[in-house]
Order: sequence, then structure tokens, then C-alpha cells
Amino acid sequence: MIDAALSDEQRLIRETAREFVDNEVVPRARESDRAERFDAELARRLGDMGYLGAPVAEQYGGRGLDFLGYGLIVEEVGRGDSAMRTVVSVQTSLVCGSIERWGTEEQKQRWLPRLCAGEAFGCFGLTEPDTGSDAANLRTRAEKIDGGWRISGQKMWISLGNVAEVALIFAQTDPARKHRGLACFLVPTASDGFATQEIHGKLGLRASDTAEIALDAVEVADEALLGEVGDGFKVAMSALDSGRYSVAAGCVGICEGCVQSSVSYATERHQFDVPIASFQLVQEMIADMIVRRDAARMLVRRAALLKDAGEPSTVETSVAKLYATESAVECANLAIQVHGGSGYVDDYPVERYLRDARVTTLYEGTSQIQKLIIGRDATGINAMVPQG
Ligand code: COS
Repeated sequence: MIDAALSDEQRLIRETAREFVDNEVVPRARESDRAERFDAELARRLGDMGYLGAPVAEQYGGRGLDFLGYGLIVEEVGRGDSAMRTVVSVQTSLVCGSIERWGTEEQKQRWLPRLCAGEAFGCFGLTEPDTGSDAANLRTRAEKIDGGWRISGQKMWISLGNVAEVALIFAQTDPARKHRGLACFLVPTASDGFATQEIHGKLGLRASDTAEIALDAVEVADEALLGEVGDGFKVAMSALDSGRYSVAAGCVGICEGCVQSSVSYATERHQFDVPIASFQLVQEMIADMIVRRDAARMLVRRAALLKDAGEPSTVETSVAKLYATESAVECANLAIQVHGGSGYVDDYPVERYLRDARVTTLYEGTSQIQKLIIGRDATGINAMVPQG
């Protein structure tokens, strides 16, 4: 059993997260989903628990946990509500992680303690209306001005975009330099020319805040630059190494939730005078979910061990993200099948699991992008550029 490898401290981290999620996240998930309401109060509670900066150093307000411990927390939050798990992933992996890795001492002091505490939210502005998988090909422009930069462009599908106090904005400074011209800026969202609009009508993650952002000649000081000019693509890719890990861990939580709900339902629900768990075809669905959950969990733990050892982990993170996200969709689909008609309404969490899982094979790199990263590593051939 893979959990036998956990230390006492890691078990405690998991138990505490499980209890918090069962008591505070699970009871609110359905209503927030129905109302399409971002629960800012609960998101701040995540900060109180230390779940918004778990791997951030304690001197900056984090908990100084390793990636394995961080993953245990994310898995539990993902089981409870993927909208809240998205808050954890974005705030911790994409925003705080990038500031801690690339920021100056002043930037870290200014932003990290409040972000880790949940007193402020941050968002990650990479994707644009015309720039998704081809992340290096941004249209947002940053132009040098006296003492700072002027940024114009649009960002799309930005989680926490409407509630964030600071946005990491990726922009091109010199199109001729392609990905080496990109820069990342810490843009206060109160800046003149910074506007957001809520995106509604989503299939899932309805309780997650999602924004379209417009930057109209937003001016920031030189001190807003995160890393050097030209580091932008590396800032983004290193953030995604952590973000994809976090999404994968959250999806293990969905698989776990599917197993728990299905076992409980199948042992209580009777047909033909016996619990439906007596039927081999129902047990087969449960077994398939368990195999997926366990394999996904082990791939996530492997990625964590590499990260904690300071080893390269981009490919192993893609393997974990690909498998865990596809498994979450598959498990949720099977779980609905086990629940029958009851799984099609929100009396049980499984229909929400399916709707919420569906985006995870899209965001932070589609399943196809993960396969191309894995395939490039195996063959040495980059299939992401047209081959001559
Ligand atoms: N960490 C740090 N640097 C990295 C890195 C990583 N994980 N991965 C790549 N880089 C660096 C490389 O070292 C290279 O540096 P040099 O310019 O010094 O050579 C540079 O970045 C370019 O690397 P690479 O050639 O791998 O980039 P590609 O253009 O081939 O990357 C993919 C293409 C598809 C992998 C990338 O654009 C991608 O991940 N796209 C998906 C974007 C995404 O996930 N969007 C979701 C947004 S968040 S919801």
C-alpha cells in the first residue's frame, strides 16, 4: 500500500485536510455549484489553514512543506470541490510558486505573505483568446517607457481573474525574439486600464471564478518585472510544472470521491432483492475506478519525489497530469453509471465530478500537449512544430 511510505507528519497533514474538507468544503459544494457562486470566504479559509502556500518557505508566510505534502492537501481539496482545488492550484503553484522562484526579495516580501494567508488572491495571465497551446505566441505587448512598461492585450479563461489583487501578466517585448522576448509582470489589478469580465455558462467548475481580462495601456513600474526580460516563457513553463502536478493531485481526489460514493451507493441500493454491489458488472466498474485511482496516485507521488529531490520532473509531471485527468473523467463517468438515475442529478457528487473533471484535460496543457511532451522526450523529435 503506497500510503505505508508516508511519514507520521504526512499522515497528519492528510488527516487534517480530510477533516477540513469533510466539515467545511463538502457541505458547501453543491449550493455554490448551483448558484455559480465563487465562495470567497471559503477560499480565504483555505489561507487560514495554510493551504494557499503550502510549499512556500515559512519566512514568506508559507508552510515550507515538500511537494508530497502539498499533493496530499490538494488531493483532499479536489475530492471535496474542484472549484476550491482550482483556488489552491492557481494561488499556490502558478502565482506564489512563480513569485518565490523568480521574484526579488522585495517582490516576495510584498506579495507572498498576503497571498499565502488568503488575504489577497492572485491570477495567472498566460492564455489569450488566440493563444492557448502555442503559449509562446502571445499577442499581448509590453513596451518600454520611462521608469517602467506599458502593457496592452487580452487574456482569456483566467481563474481568479475577477477577484485577484495581482495578476501575473505574460507579454511580448520584442516579437522578433519569439519566446525569448517574453516577460512576466506583476500587475496590480487596480491599475488604470485593467478591466475584467466574468465568464459564465461553463460546463463545470461553476463555483470557480473565471475571467476575461483586457489591458488597455496599463502602466507598471520597472519593479513589476518578474525575472528578466526574456525569462517570461521559462517563468510560465516552470509554473506549469507545478500547476500540472497540482491538477493531477486534485484529479486523484476526484477518483477517490468516485470510488467512495460508488461503493457506498452500490452497497445500499437494492435491485433484484440484493445490493447492486452483488453484481459482477457493478464490481467491475468499481474495480476499474480503483485501479485508475491507485495508478494516478502513484504517478503523482513519483512526480513529487522527483520534485522534492530537485530532479527534472517535467515529463513525469506530464505523465501524471495526463493519466490523472483522463482517469478523473473516466471514473466520474463510471460512477454515474453505478449510481444510475440518481447519479444524473446533484443529490450525489458524481455528476459534478464529471463536469468539473472535464476541464482538467484542457487547462494547464491539454492531454494532447502532454502526449507531445512525452513523445518528444522519448523520440527526440518535436512534433509540436510542423516537420519538414
Ligand atoms: N521549466 C523552465 N524552462 C523551460 C521548461 C520548464 N519546464 N520547459 C521549457 N523551458 C525552456 C526551455 O529550456 C527553452 O529555453 P531556451 O529558450 O533557453 O532554449 C524554452 O523554454 C523553450 O522550450 P521548448 O522548446 O520546450 O518550448 P516549446 O515552444 O517547444 O514548448 C509547449 C511548447 C507546447 C510544451 C508549451 O508551449 C506548452 O506547454 N504549451 C501549453 C501551454 C499551456 O499549458 N497552457 C495552459 C495555460 S495555464 S491554464
